[in-house]
Amino acid sequence: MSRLIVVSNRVADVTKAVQSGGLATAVADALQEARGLWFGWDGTVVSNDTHIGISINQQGNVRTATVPLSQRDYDEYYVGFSNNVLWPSFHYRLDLNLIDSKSIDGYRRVNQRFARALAALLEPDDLIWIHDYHFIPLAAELRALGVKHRIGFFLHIPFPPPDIFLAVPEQQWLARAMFSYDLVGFQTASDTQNFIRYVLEQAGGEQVSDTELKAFGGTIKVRPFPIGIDVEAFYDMAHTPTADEQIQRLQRRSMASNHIIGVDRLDYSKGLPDRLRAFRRLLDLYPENRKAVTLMQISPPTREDVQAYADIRQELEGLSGAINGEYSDFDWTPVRYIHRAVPRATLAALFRGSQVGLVTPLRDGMNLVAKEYIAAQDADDPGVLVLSRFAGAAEELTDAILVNPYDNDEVAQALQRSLTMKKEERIERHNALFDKVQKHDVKNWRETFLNELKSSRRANESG
Ligand code: ADQ
Repeated sequence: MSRLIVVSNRVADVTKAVQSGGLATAVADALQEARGLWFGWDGTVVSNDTHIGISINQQGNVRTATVPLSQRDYDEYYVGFSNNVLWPSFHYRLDLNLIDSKSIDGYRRVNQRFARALAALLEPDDLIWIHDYHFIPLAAELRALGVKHRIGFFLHIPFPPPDIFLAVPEQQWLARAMFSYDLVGFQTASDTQNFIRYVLEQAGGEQVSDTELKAFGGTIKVRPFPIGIDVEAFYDMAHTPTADEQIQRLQRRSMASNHIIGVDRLDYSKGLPDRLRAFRRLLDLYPENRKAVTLMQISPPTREDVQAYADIRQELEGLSGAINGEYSDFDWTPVRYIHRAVPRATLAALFRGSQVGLVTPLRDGMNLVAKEYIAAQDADDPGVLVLSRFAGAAEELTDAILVNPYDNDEVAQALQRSLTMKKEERIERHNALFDKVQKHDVKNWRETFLNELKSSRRANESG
């Protein structure tokens, strides 16, 4: 069996990966099975003149190889190009795209450095799986060093339509770099179509078959692989005696009989200010919810070095303060805003104890919270998922109440409909949603991607 090499910006503690969720959980099991190597940034920043070495550690079956970033690399590659150019642009936020040429140089430089460090660790049969927007050019840099291995790429965030991608500096260089992979995976069919359209319309490419795309002198495979979660593990976490106790406490301590829950990193792509405005509209339009419903929003800090993230924090704190000031009573607080990470088991219990899961990103690659909310419910008395049309998850989860997250009135009406929905309809919707979440779980995602990668081989005109 080939050894699996996973490359991602952050390398998690493999022993704790299941608790941390997202990408960490998704790849940790695959690495365990394949006695793999996980390569990436160790999360530290060192001064520029320090020698940057690689640290190798063994954690069970898995080896981790990590490197620190210099202050300059952190500023240019991580904050600059990855999070001030690619993240906003790929989330359709060109207004937040801060283009500067130094950051592009830093992005290129770090990808070259990571390629050199990784190339030195490779064994002949290794299968390489590179993750996310930090490393789009990594395969091209590896190929330049003579690496001939099979390399797959999965983009966790959306891929925007051509008109938006055209506003990203060096977009042609990025698109060309994608043709150094054997397989390129996106979250949804519409992301895949966006990429294909760019290649056909702007790069003179040709679609060879449903999944094969030819351009820049090479032919690669491209297709959607919607990411999922470990459904059983999440369901079990929501159904322990401790979870039962936490749910009872939530109900006892709160005057409200109904709970709406939102859980998202504090990121401008998640639509949090509009979510709070929609909740305020619910209280305005349907006053029977006053003293009867709370919104619990759990949002841990993230990327605080990026100005746009400091701005969103301020906006959200202002809004929740204003709503509470306007509507609270001595025995009821409408918005409970928690600005920190919460243990996953507590999240699972809170999802199960909440009548509505409110997931309203303005744009999201997939959104695992939507799937976690479904997984946590009791099948005989489930809650209702209100989901943004602009989350990748909406492509599969069509039995949720789908909403336009920009339209506060529409979201308020969807909340009212969910809070008053009859049990039979809730059960019917939940059954359909649960089936989909279970069918496309994380194991299925990982195995489908890796099987496809094993059978993909890039055709390259230059040999
Ligand atoms: P994210 O933008 O981080 O992921 P999401 O898919 O929702 O978004 O995953 C977040 C994870 O973090 C979930 O497992 C959630 O439970 C957890 N989490 C969030 N808030 C938390 C808190 N306060 N405490 C503890 N845990 C918390 C990116 C893309 C997504 C894509 C994923 C996976 O932006 O679109 O779905 O990668 O590909």
